[in-house]
Amino acid sequence: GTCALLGAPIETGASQRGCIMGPASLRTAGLAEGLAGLGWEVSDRGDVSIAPQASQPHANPALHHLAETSAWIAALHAAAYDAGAACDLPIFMGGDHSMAAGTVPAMARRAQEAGRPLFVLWLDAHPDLHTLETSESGNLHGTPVAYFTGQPGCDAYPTLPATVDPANICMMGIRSVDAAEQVRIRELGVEVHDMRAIDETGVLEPLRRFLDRVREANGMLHVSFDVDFLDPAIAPAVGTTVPGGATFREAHLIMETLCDSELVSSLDLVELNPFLDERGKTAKLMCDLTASLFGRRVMDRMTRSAY
Ligand code: DIR
Ligand code: MN
Ligand code: MN
Ligand code: MN
Repeated sequence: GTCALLGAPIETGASQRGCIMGPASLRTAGLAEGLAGLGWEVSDRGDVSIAPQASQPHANPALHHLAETSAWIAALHAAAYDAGAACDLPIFMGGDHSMAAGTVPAMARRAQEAGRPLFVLWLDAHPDLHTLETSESGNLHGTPVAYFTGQPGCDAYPTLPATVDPANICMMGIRSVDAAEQVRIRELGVEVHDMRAIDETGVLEPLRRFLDRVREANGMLHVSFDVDFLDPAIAPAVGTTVPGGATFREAHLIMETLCDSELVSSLDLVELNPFLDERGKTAKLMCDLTASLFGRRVMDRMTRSAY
């Protein structure tokens, strides 16, 4: 198949600087070469950029970098849409997680045009379900899911051409939820497998049930992978580490199972902050996990697992 890489060096949505180097670090760690070695035809579309922005005030005084982040969302939406049209499976290299406010709506628009529903697998310590009104930290990387599901309170962002049905979202790895997000999860009925649930059931059972739903609906599937989904011991290069994250094998098993399903149509790799990395350790792990999603396996298997 064909794969396009698109760099989204945005860091204004995070609490600290460094995600601007994320795409460069993923390239240095050999993301493209790894996928080419698996037989994929990989093209690198370079990095998206924005023009300087005048600051934009908001009723929530905690918000910072609203104008820049809004401009990034608009620019990424357009570039992600084009990347999606140009290949089988685009990879959006972040950049902080506010970039998903550009990439996910672009994939939702593509799905809508194909007459198919978009499903989203959200791998993250956080549900990122704040509106611009409820964010306490003011860090806009905490807002993309509220925005792309069409929640009121995100009107300062670009107008949405297509929203994602909250019933089509599955979150795994969640272990840090603010009060307003807790309420919204319940109201919207978003499927959340927090770390306690993963401890109890493992990753495979809930993932297979979700993939069954995607297949039955003939859905497209976007995977949004926040580095802080992983345990900080194996993935230290993220500004918002939370203890008790997914293990090395839990994460690989998810990617291997996604590969077997053949359902994934786009991927975000977000929140990598190389300034906090240990000699590229986290960048390399993200590349290896991506390779698992794109078909790398230890043993030659006669048949794919049921998925
Ligand atoms: C927190 C943390 N809910 C916030 N969110 C993070 O800032 O709104 N998301 N770190 O990735
Ligand atoms: Mn996130
Ligand atoms: Mn997170
Ligand atoms: Mn984050």
